[in-house]
Amino acid sequence: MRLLVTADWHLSSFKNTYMNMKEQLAEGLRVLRSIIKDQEPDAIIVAGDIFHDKVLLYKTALDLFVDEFLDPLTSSGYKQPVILIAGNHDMGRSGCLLNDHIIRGFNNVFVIADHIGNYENGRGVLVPFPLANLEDMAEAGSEEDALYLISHFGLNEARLNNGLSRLSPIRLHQLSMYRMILLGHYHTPQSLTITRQGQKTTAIYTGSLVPLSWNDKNEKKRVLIVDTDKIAADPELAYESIPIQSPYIKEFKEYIIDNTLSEDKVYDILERALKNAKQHIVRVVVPSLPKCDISKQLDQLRSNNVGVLTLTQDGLFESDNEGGGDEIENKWLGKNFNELCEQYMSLYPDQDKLAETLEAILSFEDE
Ligand SMILES: [Mn+2]
Repeated sequence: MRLLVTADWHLSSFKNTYMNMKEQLAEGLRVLRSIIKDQEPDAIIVAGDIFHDKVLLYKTALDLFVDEFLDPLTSSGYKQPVILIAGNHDMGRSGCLLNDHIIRGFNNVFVIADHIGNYENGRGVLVPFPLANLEDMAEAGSEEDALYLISHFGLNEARLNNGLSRLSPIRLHQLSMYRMILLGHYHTPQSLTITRQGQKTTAIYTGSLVPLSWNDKNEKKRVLIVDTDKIAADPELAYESIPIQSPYIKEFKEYIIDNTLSEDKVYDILERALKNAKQHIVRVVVPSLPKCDISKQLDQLRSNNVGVLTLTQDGLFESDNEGGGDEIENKWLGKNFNELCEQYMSLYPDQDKLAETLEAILSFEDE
């Protein structure tokens, strides 16, 4: 059976000021429909966080889901199951947002919100966020036919989209009764494989549908096609990544200029940044000034709405332009923290402040 697996649409995340996020999300759904048309999967599984707000289901988000996905998909003749697994952002105060009667009204839509679902005669175990505890998932995976798990939670070994890891009580080896684990929650596309007693377990985060913030910078978004008949032979060969590509989807592109780069390289990067500023959201980070004079180029970038971030005396990045947006210094610092430590540690006079910033990043994330 061929499954299309996607996750983390966050359809009500309209707070982003860099672009028309609603149009961006709608385009992501249109691209997804064209992939479905090409691939003709036997089922579509959304592994959580279809919506974003935990309390309210914004009408706009529901309209997006229905008008740009469920309605046109159904009218195009797609009759296979669309399975929606609840993520943390789909849980409202009065229950799961996916239980909305309009969504329930589509008879090929199935919602997994308050039970553990079985799929393909027990080969697939589908677990919503509220039930994603280690004990129950391990028990369900120990059933004779269980082969793959699809759910929404953070694995201890995986990376958040700020590049850091967060402690999670669920470790990959504790779920090694499954051959494949397909997940939503972390927005960075990534996969991890372990081998225990000669058997592989591959865990994959499909990643979000479209870039939602600077946390998604320089990433290619995708959905997965999983051939469940190939999992037993080798889970790493059982899936394919299909890129979400469209000239109408804006990416967050970041370029770094510092004093280690050659003059040619510096001008080359600045040129690429300027070229991409027409289509994407671009910023240039300058932790240390290169040997050549780039003031003219930086001015040109600024006038093309590129954010230019420079390092200030007290060790924080400062932006003088819209293109960079807010909270940039924390996000930038977070994503590259390990590299930064090695490369630029000496530039931070206040080590306590650095530690404080890092704390803030760790407690900020809620994917
Ligand atoms: Mn989530």
